[in-house]
Amino acid sequence: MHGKRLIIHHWDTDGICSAAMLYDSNTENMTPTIGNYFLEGHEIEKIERGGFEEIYVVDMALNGESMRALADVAPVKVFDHHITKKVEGIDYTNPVIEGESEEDFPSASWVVGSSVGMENSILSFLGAVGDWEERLKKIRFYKKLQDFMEKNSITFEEMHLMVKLIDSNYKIGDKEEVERAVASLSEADDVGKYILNNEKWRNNNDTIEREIKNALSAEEKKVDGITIKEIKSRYNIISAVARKVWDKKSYVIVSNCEYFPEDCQVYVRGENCLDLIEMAVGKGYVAGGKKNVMGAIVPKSEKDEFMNEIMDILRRR
Ligand SMILES: [Mn+2]
Repeated sequence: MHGKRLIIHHWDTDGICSAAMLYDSNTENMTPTIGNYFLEGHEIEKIERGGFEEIYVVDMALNGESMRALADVAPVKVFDHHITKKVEGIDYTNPVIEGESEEDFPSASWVVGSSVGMENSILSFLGAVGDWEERLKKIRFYKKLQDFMEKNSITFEEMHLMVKLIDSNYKIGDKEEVERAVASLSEADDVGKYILNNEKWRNNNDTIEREIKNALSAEEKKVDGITIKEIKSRYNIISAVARKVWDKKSYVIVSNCEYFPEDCQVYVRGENCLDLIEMAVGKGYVAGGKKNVMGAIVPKSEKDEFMNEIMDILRRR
């Protein structure tokens, strides 16, 4: 048996499923404050007092400062598929930063599943369905998923519904339930059934669907082919809204200034967001993402200027 272990994971389906495959009775797990891609001072202090002998960071590109603070507490291992800068002294299992294609490693769940020999578990696949949704059908990984679904008599629609049910917990802002989900999924005899029959998650999901519908009906602007949508929601639905608004050709920028008390969330979806992430990080914002996605947290008073800078970069394409 290993020493006492902490898993810090993303709050979405990919993060939860990845963590569930690494979870056991000598493990604790936590997600940061939902919406934060860093650890707050009180979270670090709690971790310091936890007596952990190892720390795993899963499906989460935490900022350098948080990673160094963790490395001061115990040896840190990262399982991820996001493009991040390595922090010295930390052990990375991330095929994508080693040059492998995201088409072969579409999710952290697949990275974890293949390193622990759980490629046949639904947990390995759910993260990929969560992170890619319909777009997964267009990459070569989909063949693997098809084989899995056929063998287990599951449809893509059912997998997609499972993702929505798991994600309903973070979207509704229930951090404790996000954290409990890791143990629940790790211990469930039939993971698929457990998810689909979860009454609480179903109710959450209904609430969220209504809220997303409201947000989508809010006014949207089109400037030089770029869609701009400014929503007002106390739920963390910005990425779901951006996905729905995106036409898969141009760019969409979504903002929500009602989720955090002091800051706005700004979210971009489009062909290539890497230079936008670089720009946001360069300005000192907490920001991150992947090739098609940028998420940033900016003070309310700087939101308009930040959105203008994004527009300037996109217009130069
Ligand atoms: Mn992921």
